[in-house]
Amino acid sequence: MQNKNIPSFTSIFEQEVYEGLTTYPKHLSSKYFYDEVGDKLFQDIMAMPEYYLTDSEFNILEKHKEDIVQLFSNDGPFSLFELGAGDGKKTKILLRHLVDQNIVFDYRPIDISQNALDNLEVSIKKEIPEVEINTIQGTYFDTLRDINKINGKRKVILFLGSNIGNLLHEKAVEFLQELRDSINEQDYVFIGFDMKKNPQTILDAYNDKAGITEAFNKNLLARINREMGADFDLDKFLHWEVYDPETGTAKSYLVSKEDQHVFIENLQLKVSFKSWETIHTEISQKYDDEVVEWLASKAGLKVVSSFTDNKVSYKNYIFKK
Ligand code: AVI
Repeated sequence: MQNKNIPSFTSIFEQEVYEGLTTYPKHLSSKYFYDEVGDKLFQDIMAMPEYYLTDSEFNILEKHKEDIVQLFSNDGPFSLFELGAGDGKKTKILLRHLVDQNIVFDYRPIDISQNALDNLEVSIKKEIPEVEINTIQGTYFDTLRDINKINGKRKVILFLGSNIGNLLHEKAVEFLQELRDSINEQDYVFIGFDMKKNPQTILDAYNDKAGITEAFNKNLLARINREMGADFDLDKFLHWEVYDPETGTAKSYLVSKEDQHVFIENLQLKVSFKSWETIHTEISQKYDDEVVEWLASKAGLKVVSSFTDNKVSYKNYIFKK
């Protein structure tokens, strides 16, 4: 039996952990992977040979930067927003090219992590000092609502890294609708989608031999230990990845290796696990053209153009209203 009295929560994180671990089947949201430790682990994931997504998108941007930048800048000056900017490694390809072409723009990266934004600002100022950068701290949805009020300039909104794949289709449509509502006719949205491919390639990307993705997934439990005084024993959980080639959905789980109890001090909650019981932690959706077009049309967006790598492993789409 779980505790009957629902405690008062000091954060949404606490509330979601409570709800996710007192329901069946158990789940925790992947948005909580990203504290300082998780940010660092994700950097390591992006540098792994198995995690092809980063290289694919990097190559697409490098190969097609002229066409992309030309499309963005055809109608004059604009603000370049980026949702979930991270370390901006890929974006710097576009920034550098925009600067080289003397195109008038300013760069407005948006991220939940002030730490990530501060680091990004320092590195842009050092590497491409010509770029006018104004960081915005907040969640995608909240900041999207505010984007229209920020200034009257034309907008181009970047959402790279197949971050959209961490949303179920229903949520992705809601998100794209929010995007649509925050742009005008002459604005563009530029989104990265990881495409369906050999299932083994996908499984390898999310279950690397060095165990970095395992540590990333388990950081969720480690974070609950650190921030909520819990006593998860990480060795008693297995990192498990599945991929369904029919739906294109990759799912990450933490699987309890034995019957066990965990106590979360801040929530005054005892959580019981049966052996082989799961906690679902993440989805990483893979796409085909039909699904991307279906999502866009549900959200009232039109496909303007798309760019891909040689293997059609990854695609960047440009949308407008
Ligand atoms: C951030 N997001 C797009 C990554 C992905 O591929 O779903 C997060 C990740 N999870 C495990 N490896 C990388």
